[in-house]
Amino acid sequence: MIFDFKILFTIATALSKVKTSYIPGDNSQLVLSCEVPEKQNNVGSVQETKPVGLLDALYGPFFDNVKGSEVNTLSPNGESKIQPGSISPVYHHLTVTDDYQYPDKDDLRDINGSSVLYRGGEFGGIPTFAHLRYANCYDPEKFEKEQFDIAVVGAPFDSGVSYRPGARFGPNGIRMGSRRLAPAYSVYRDNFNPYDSGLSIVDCGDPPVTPLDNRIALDQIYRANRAIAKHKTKNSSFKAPKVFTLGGDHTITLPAIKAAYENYGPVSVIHFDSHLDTWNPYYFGGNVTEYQSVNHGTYLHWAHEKGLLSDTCIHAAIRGPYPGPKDVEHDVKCGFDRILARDIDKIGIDGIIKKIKDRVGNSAVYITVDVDSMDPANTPASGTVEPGGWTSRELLSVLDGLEGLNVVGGDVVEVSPPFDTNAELTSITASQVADSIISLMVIREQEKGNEAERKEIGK
Ligand SMILES: [Mn+2]
Repeated sequence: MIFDFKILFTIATALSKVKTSYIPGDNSQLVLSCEVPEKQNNVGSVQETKPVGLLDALYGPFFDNVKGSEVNTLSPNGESKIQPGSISPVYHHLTVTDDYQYPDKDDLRDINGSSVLYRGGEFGGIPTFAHLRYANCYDPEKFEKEQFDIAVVGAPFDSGVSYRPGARFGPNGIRMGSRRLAPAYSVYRDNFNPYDSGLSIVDCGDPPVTPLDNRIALDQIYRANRAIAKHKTKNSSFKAPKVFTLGGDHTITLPAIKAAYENYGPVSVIHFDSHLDTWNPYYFGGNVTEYQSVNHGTYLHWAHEKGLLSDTCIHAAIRGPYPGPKDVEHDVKCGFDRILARDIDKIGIDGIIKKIKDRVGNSAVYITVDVDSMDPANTPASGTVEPGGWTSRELLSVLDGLEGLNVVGGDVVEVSPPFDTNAELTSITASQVADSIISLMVIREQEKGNEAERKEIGK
């Protein structure tokens, strides 16, 4: 390209003639001097007005300038009521005014997120889960330097689904649904915010996952989860960072459990789902080729076959029909007990919590939540919808009740944003499920810290 220096020179000269009143360090607004004609007289010009408070503008004098004599102090029968005292100066600070001092124009605290000056943080930045810091978790050179305690990762995979596709868009759907999660303190726990608890929690983004070959895709998810757990922990006693995965169809739990197994040994799976997912691959999709035998209805069968599970696993919210008469028998062989969806009406939330806790004891626990454990009224965009499920409140109460368990990993899966409502019901609910399970990891660590402290001071 040839530059026309003559044109460039002309532009530069013109620009240099534009004068500004900006002086570096000066706090006044930048004003270009565009030859504003001087005022000849005041006729037709706008009169200067004193800024009026918003409430005063809308309702007349509201807090300011209210005199006792102007307040109606008569009761309906005309008797004089007690005179009100004068309004405390403290209320004058509550008046909303447009006479507002903007921050310094170089003040970027609210823009870069280092300080919350106004609301609006929900919409800032690139949406990571709950606005967590993004970390590059897949560079072996950073395993030592990039330290964290808990990592969120997405698994954009849906080619193991037997009914509704779309869960490959789940991870980012859940991230969008999580925008109001942080900074947020729990209503149900005193002074508790999992993202401001001293543990370092990051979002590792999603590894690339091929939509064209399930064997390669599941291996990609496995290698990504394995790499995350190779990082050094920062402020926890965890032997490796714990991983929480955003699905993805339910097949993704298989590579995630495989990676967790490498650090913690066989895990007790707490499986919230309307379906067993331990189905014999011969009956569920695998009776033609082996390739088909690994899917979102058989991954727990395979996890058991490969020795990744302890025999103290449990399902909860089961209600999907069994394809064969021997499904429960096979399920028991895979190490599972079952809580049916309608059991909650008989034994209540506390009964469900007790049954789960008794089953898994103090073993290493992996919690996986298929959003179809909840009713389609709460989470309509799941892979295989089953009516008659739990409400989101019931599921969240059960999850919170699992406090104290040794949760080493977890996931929430089968969120298919293309089938969600415009109100993002499924994505927002799934993000709350993720928040609950991550909280269990944090609370257990805090309890351990408190215990150590008690021992130290001899109590
Ligand atoms: Mn499932």
